[in-house]
Order: sequence, then C-alpha cells, then structure tokens
Amino acid sequence: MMTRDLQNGDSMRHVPQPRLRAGAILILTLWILVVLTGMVLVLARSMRVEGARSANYAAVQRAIGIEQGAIQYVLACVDGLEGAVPTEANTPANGVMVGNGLFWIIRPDFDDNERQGYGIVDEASKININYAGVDVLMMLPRLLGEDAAAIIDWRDSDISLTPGGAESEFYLTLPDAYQCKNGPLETVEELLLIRGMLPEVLYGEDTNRNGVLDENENDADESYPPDNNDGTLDRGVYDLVTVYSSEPAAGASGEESGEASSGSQPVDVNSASPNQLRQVFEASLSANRLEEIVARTWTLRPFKNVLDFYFRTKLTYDEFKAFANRLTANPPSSGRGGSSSSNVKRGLININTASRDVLLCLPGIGDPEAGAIIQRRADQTADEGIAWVVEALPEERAVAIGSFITSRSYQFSADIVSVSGNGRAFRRCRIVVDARESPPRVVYRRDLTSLGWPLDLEIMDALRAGAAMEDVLEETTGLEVR
Ligand SMILES: [Ca+2]
Ligand SMILES: [Ca+2]
Ligand SMILES: [Ca+2]
Ligand SMILES: [Ca+2]
Repeated sequence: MMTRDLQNGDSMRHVPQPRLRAGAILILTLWILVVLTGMVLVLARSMRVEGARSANYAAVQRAIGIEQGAIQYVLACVDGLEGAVPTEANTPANGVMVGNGLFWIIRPDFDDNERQGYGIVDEASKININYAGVDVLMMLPRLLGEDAAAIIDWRDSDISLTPGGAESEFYLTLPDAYQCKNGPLETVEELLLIRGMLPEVLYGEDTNRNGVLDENENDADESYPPDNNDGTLDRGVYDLVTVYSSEPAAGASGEESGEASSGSQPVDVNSASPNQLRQVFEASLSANRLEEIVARTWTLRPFKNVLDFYFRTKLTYDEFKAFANRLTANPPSSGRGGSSSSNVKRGLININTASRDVLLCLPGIGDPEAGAIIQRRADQTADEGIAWVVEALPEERAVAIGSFITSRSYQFSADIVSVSGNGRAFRRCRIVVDARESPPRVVYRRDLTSLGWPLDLEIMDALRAGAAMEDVLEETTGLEVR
C-alpha cells in the first residue's frame, strides 16, 4: 500500500497523467460555461428590464401625444362660437379614441356625487373672484364674511383694511412671509395664498378633484383626506369660481362702424339717440308702439340694466325677447361697478349655464328662485339671451341680478385625462382657453397626473389586460362605438 502510494506520488511529480489533465480541462470548461450562462442570463434580464422600460417610455409618449391632440380638440370645439357654449352633443368627451389611445374631458356633476360628468366647462358659469363683491363671495360654500373680506383686500390695489380682511401686516407675520398682492388673482389656486383659504376650503373632500365621492373621501380618518363620512361629497369652492370670465368689448370684432350696421354692436338704452333706438325696435314693433316705447325710454332713463328697462317700459315679453340681445345698459356715470372699462364686461355670470350653487350667490336668490331659473332656462326654444329671466323671477329679483348676468361665454376649461391604448401610461391636465379671438389661446395649463387615475379603475385594468379600446368604451359608456 505504502509503496504504491509513494510510486504514485513520484509519477505525479515527474510525468503528469493525461487523464487527470483532461479532467482539469473539463472542470475549467464547465466553469467557463457556468460563467457564460450566468452572463447570458444577466444580459437577458437587463434586456427584459430595458424592454419594459422602453415600452413604458413609449406609452408615456403616446399619452402625451394624445393629451396634445385633446388640447387641440378643445381649441377647435370652442373656436368661432361667438359667445355660445359648446353643447354636449357637439363635443363628445366621454372616451374619445385618438391614435392608439383614449381621452376623456371630465367635470363635476353637481347633482350627483357618484356620477362622473364629462365635457368642457364654461368659465362664465362661475363666480369671478376678481370682480365679485363681499356680499356675493360670502355666499360661496365654506366662505365666511372675513374670508370674503380677505379676498377683497388681496386683490384691491389699496392697503387699507376692509373690516375683517387682511393686508400685508398679516402676511408679513407668517413664518414664510410675503406681501399682500394688491392686484387681481391670476389663477384660482392663488386663493391658497390668502388668509383662511386652506386646501379644504378650495377642494373640500374631493382631494383628487374628479367631482366624484371616492372611497378614501368617505371613510372618515381611515385614509387621507379627513372627511365626515356622511355619504356625500362636501365640495370646495374650486369648481364654483374663476378668474377668467370676460366678454370682448362690444362691437370690437365688427369692422363696420357701429351705427350703420344692424350687426353686433349693442345699443345702450341709457345713452342711445331716439334714432338708434328706432333702428333696434322697428323690425318687431308697429309704428305707434315704437314711438311709445322710444318716448318712455327717453323719460324713464337711467335704467339699472336691460331687465329694468323691460319692466319699466312695460314691453310685452314677445316684444322684448325679439331685441333683448341687441340692448345693453351701461351705468350712466360709468364710474360705478368697477367691472366695465371701455365696454369690456368682466366677471358676468352666464345665467344659462351657472350651477345652483353659483345662482345662490346672486343677490336675492334663494332656493325657490334658483329652482325657477333652472326650470325656465331648460324651456328655451331658441336663444332668448337673458330675456327669459323676466319670466322666471318677479320684477324686484330680476332687476337685482340683471347687472350680474349674461348669456355669452368666451372662456372655457377642460380637465383632460388621456391614456395609452395598452393602459401602461396616463396623463391628466387642466387647461383654460380664451376664445375671444380666433384661433383661441390656451391661457392656463396645469399637470394633474400626480393626483392619480381619476376614472373607474376597471377602465385601466381592462386596457392593461389587453382589451380593445372599442370594447372598453362600449362597456363603460353603454354606447355602441364600432
Ligand atoms: Ca389691498
Ligand atoms: Ca374624488
Ligand atoms: Ca378619508
Ligand atoms: Ca362628506
């Protein structure tokens, strides 16, 4: 045994045996194979990650492209309306297919917590926080008199304190001190800088701002945000206010000189000559009646507004509605009101589109009056302007709101949700467009993607599972898409 071992040892030292050398090479080869396989696996994995990454990147780019398309869609929808509001029928907004993806334009449905509303929003349907007085502002939900006063102080150019308000003395004592603006607000979000205007006041319980009561918005303190768990969405003021509503100067778009044309230039019942009045009345009044009304206009001036003109000249409703759209009533001294300069009318509320909560902010309007307005405006057969208000309200109430209202809108907002067809990426943005000129301009844009997917999660799940976009739309809208 011993000798054999020794012999072996010797032979190993001097003459390497071929079989052992082959073994070493085999092991080495195996090692190389293991290393190579490992490298291939690592490479394949990183390729897969890279692949997924590029697919996600492509999806994000697609969603961005669809968002761009949706913005152009909104601009086209509001172009050339000349004060009219885009109708739901003319502007589909509940799932529109474009390229390889979809978009929605979402809005709150004030009558239903659970239902998602869709469509472009008329900014003149809201209270303009740059022009509304304290009495109007404090009627907004969640706003107290002192909040209204603080808004007035924020926007007015002086530094004298409105009772209950706040000027720089207050803002300069804050940990992050800043000056009171003393100028008009440029965005609605700017309200957050004003004393007392907390996010709860602006957005209410609707933290993801989709207008719908989501689970976390109705579970008390279980998840953010804190809410009162009462089954209804307590809304903030965000969807009731604007800084954009503004009508173009009367006749600014018409190049023909105002008096000669029967066109767009409204006639001011407080300053028009008898001949100008005759031109407006002659198409619908008999000669005798016409002179009667011209004479009354002459002696009863000034009128508070066009509705006041209707009641005091004792027109019939049919007479009035024939030319109401061509009349205006500028304040006699033009120094009052603060809302009109060179005939540009800012901050008027479109009585045809204002929500109940907005109507309730107008002077003298309670629940019964708001109800009467909503009922009467739905009965319009043709464009009756603001004339129909005299049929919905008694004289005193109609005249009280007559100077605050209009039937025309030029600024619109859209809350756009876009998604790639495979459900891998979505975007959300809010824009405001100004259609006073053609083509309309985007005057505000804010990315809201960080608020999360605002629509039914099933839409996203179905797209991710590979469902066709048409099927998803048919499922969610109940309409036939193909
Ligand atoms: Ca001020
Ligand atoms: Ca919500
Ligand atoms: Ca909650
Ligand atoms: Ca609630």
